Amino acid sequence: MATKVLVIGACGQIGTELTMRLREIYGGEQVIASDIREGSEEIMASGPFESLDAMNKSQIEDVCLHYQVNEVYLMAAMLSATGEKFPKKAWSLNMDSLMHVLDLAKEGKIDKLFWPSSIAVFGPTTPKHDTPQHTIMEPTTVYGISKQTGERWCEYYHQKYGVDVRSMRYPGLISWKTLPGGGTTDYAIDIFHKAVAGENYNCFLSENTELPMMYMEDAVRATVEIMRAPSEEIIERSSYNLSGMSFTPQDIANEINKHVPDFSISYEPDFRQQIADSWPSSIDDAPARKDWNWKHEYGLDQMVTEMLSHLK
Ligand code: VAH
Repeated sequence: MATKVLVIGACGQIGTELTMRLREIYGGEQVIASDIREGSEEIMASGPFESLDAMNKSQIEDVCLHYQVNEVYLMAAMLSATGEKFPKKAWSLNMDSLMHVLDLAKEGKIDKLFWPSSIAVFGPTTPKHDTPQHTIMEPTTVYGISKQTGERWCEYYHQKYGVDVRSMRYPGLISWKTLPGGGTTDYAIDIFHKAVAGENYNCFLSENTELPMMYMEDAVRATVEIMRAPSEEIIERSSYNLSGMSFTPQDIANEINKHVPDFSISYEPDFRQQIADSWPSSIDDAPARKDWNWKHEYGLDQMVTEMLSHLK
């Protein structure tokens, strides 16, 4: 049967680029973009769009039945920093939306499901360097708690009901196509917009805050690859560690300075510093590399070159 995809949250930071990649692969008409509000011209012009509330199960079910959808990517979520301002909303959005699509899959209305987790599932008691796939997970943000709980539900629905749900723990993601949306790692996007505008960047994290990061191109490719892998290769049905690079605000500022000599950075840590301090500095993604042949392609220098060339 032809692959028919629904992307929920198609107009967000990951959803925007993921939707365009899926349309390149499967054809525009085969990939339905949906979100609470309309998206970029590119998204709206390149295939079907449905206005959809990720917290409304019957709306999701109606769209799946109408288009005969067989794969769903649930990309809608409230991220770490915003989640701390609206904890109950973050919990409802991040959990209700997942339970709806897991139940639709259990009911046989969806064949295959992708759901993003995050390195935010780790907390201050997690080993900070080369954080392993299986380790202590005591997240201290609502976002991290929702992602840890979601991972438990994904594994439960796979083991108990045979649901083919796949997931990965994204590091901080860096992209140029969409503006950042409430993430603690989004300083690494803001900094480029300031650099190309010829402005100084006042960073909300301290200069030595090392965090796991990834260029969006790598993240989108990983998402497509895990979904196209044979089911028997997907051993971890909670969520896979995924790693690209790790860097500090000072590291990325130094790399930008190679291209924009006048650019300067200052530091004024805010509430997001405490969130960042609770996360790992680097991630061991050996299981993803072994099970479904994952490998990252972008390092800091290539990413900075790409980001500046697209934003200039
Ligand atoms: C955030 N960008 O900052 C997200 C991500 C690892 C961080 O999940 O909340």
